[in-house]
Amino acid sequence: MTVPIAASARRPSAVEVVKSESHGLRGTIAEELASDAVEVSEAAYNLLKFHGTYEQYDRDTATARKQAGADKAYSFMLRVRMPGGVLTAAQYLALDAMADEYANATLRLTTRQGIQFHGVLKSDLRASIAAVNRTLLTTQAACGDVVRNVTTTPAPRRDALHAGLLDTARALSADLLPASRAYHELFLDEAAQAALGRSAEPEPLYGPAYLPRKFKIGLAHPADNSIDVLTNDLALIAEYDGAVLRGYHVALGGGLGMTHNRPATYPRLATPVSFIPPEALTAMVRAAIALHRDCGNRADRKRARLKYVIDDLGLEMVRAKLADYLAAPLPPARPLPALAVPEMLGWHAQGDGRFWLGVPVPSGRIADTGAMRLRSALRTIMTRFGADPVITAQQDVLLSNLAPDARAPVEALLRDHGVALAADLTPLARWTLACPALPTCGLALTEAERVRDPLLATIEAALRRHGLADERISLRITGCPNGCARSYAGDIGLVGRMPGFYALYVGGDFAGTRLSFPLLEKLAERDVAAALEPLFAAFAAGREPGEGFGDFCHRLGAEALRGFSAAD
Ligand code: SRM
Ligand code: SF4
Repeated sequence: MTVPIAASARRPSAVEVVKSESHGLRGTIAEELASDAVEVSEAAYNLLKFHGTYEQYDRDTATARKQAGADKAYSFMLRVRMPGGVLTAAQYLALDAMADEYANATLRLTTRQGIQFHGVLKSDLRASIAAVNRTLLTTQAACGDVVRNVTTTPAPRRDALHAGLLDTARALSADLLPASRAYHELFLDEAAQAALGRSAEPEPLYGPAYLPRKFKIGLAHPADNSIDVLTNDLALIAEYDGAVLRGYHVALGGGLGMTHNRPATYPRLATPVSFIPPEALTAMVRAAIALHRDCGNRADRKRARLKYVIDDLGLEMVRAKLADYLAAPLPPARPLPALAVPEMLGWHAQGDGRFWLGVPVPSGRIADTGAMRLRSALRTIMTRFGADPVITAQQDVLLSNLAPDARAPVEALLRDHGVALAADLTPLARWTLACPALPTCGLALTEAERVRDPLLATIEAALRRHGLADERISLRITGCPNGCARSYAGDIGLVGRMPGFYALYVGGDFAGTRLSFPLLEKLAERDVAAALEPLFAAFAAGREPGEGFGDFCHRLGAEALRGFSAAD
């Protein structure tokens, strides 16, 4: 789809002005953090994102508080950036302690292999960010119009391929941080650079206004696309020949966010633009970022992602521009290899005599809730067995580096704490994602994380009635169309429309190579399983050998699928 860039695209949006005038992301943050006001200004709110934090308010209590004449209950979400989701047991334990000291006693594993805290008070923001940095992790550039956490295959297999992917993800992440020292001055007590006065450090990569929008990079290899690489602005798929890295497929313009009833916004998977040798990677990544920086829409933030640049300019022009940035001809794209998504939960040999245990974490929320004391269990396992966690883009945790004789006690410990292990769950439960939505997300139109379990239970029951309980199907639930749980990239997507109602998407594939399509626009939460049931019946009766549910829906198309629902 080619949508011409409107003339207004030349008039920068308010956020562009804030960024350009922020003196390298400083703005008035220092003064505002020092003040007693509970709410920060809009400009500071936008700049704080670049430092890894969002001001939010408790949406559950907002109306009652307003009626009582009280301020909203403001607090901050803090996002920790960790390329490939890898951290040590000691780092995890320090973050776990922070959950009590500064946050709401939970840790939230994210769909980009990060960890978030919710409920951090403004008065604790500096101390909590400093505490993250003491663990040698950072919140810098975890959000904002810059390159975010770089995702890659989480499997802690001890071989050259996995070591290479992780090293590359880490190197890219470090190389692409903003040059500004604002973060260090504001949160880590680095002395302000007086010589700069009110100017800022040069940002050779990003420029003074940073990027028009967030920029996401994923690095996968064909046997593991659990990160849904094609949903990234820049998707890199490494091709290996045995242990030898041959190069990268480079695809541009993935991104899922859209706005209901605004067809000019849409989810999109990345388009292959080139296949490059390993040594060309850094220059290529920088060229893709420069393309977004220079050609992205700075007037309309709803159309500012790289995906719209790709569609607005067209592939030929995009390739020509990349060649200009590289000052070299751009090698042609090659057909993308088939992508697969392996099972990472349960026990797996790492290849070095040790094991990892993949533990399912519903909605990525590590908490002690009723009989399920997951947070306590993980803390004890990290302390007693030194398991180094890896966060997956499926919101789960892989406990790595466990000795063979730790297997039985670790499993017993989890069971004693009421934690369901992968073997206890249906495939659907193992592959369900839900975004945080209410009460913390300011953009949520309805619930996601808090309705995950009841929705899952009714859908599982419907699958059982058609002999499909063991079918590997992915379900993604989001509280709004932004797609944080990648709701358009799996077999079934439920996308919040308004309180209690979802749009139903089907027809994506399990491997993340095809987007789903909307089947029903406004479905009550209580009717979700009933709407899916005729599709499950048709799938059980009419699937082709080996065909997945998403593939079946794709083959039949929306009209035929709606016919099943109507005939029921
Ligand atoms: Fe997201 C905004 C949570 C992954 C697309 N996302 C938000 C905010 C910050 C809401 C806001 O802007 O006020 C949410 C905070 C909620 C809260 O209370 O914590 C939020 N996004 C999340 C997380 C925590 C969801 C999760 O279940 O884990 C993920 C954090 C990842 C991380 O560690 O960095 C998260 N967000 C994603 C993904 C998935 C991915 O990247 O693999 C997407 C879809 C891919 C994409 O980027 O298009 C995604 N988030 C968005 C968008 C839509 C952007 C767009 O192009 O339109 C927004 C809204 C925005 O940026 O204006 C958004
Ligand atoms: Fe919030 Fe929407 Fe993202 Fe869910 S999908 S976390 S509701 S922005």
